[in-house]
Amino acid sequence: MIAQPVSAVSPAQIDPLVEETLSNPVMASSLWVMIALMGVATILFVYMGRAVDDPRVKMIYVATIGIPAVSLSSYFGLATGLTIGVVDIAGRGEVVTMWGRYLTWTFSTPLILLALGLLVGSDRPTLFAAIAFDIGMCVTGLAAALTRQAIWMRWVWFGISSAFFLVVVYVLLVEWPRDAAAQGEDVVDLFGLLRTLTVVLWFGYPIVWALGTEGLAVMGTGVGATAITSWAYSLLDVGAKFVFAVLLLRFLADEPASVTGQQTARTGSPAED
Ligand code: RET
Repeated sequence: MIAQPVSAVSPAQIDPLVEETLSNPVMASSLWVMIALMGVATILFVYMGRAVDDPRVKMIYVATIGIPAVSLSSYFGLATGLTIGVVDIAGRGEVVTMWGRYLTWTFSTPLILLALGLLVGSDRPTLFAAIAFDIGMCVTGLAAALTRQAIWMRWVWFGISSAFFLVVVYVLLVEWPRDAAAQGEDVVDLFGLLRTLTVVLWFGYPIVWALGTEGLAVMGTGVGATAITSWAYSLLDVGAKFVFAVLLLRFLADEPASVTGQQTARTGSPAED
């Protein structure tokens, strides 16, 4: 029989450090406020999309409704302790990781990119590149968070994830503005706004990671610092998901001709053909 360490918790129990972290009111509010917001957003977006007719606009709606729906599930997993854990990092000690965030970004961020790609009429290889590299970014970000052998290894994963991220930024800043230009002025204006919002806020995530409890831990690794790191991600989420989706769906509500029956910018055929 394998001897169990004295501190081992049974699988049914929640780690005491996770329990202490989740019972901190600042921490708990960073999760439950988001559950409420994303719940309301999901219902609101379904309501806004109830009469949409055009297939492309419908597709953008489906992608956009998925963003708060995934987020709601993500926050529920975090708030109930399912997707929060403790990593014992060599040379640092025990750090609480909200690994569920990185896992669920794998599903939510591709939806954001899909909505943007459909809006500008992206060709398929570019849309595929943006989504594939984005998933790479999230999964290697998860690896950074879970690595315990050495601090430098965590930063190598951070570097790999950042390299994936730069490909996504390239598509947003160089490829898609060109496509948007072919779709008329109102798409150019809206895409310009959503692109700036997305690029600026998305850069916030690696900055929070680097400064927060899982990176340089500038405020330490205690419960308070974990709660502030969590709030930082939650506030970024309000902008990158909620504000983003509201702006996009408000524009699409009256099914503008520049989006319905749209052609892809460079192949001349609709993306879904
Ligand atoms: C990590 C750490 C490793 C380096 C980089 C990161 C980037 C994360 C980003 C996340 C965006 C999340 C969004 C979620 C909305 O659902 C993984 C933090 C580059 C850009 C927009």
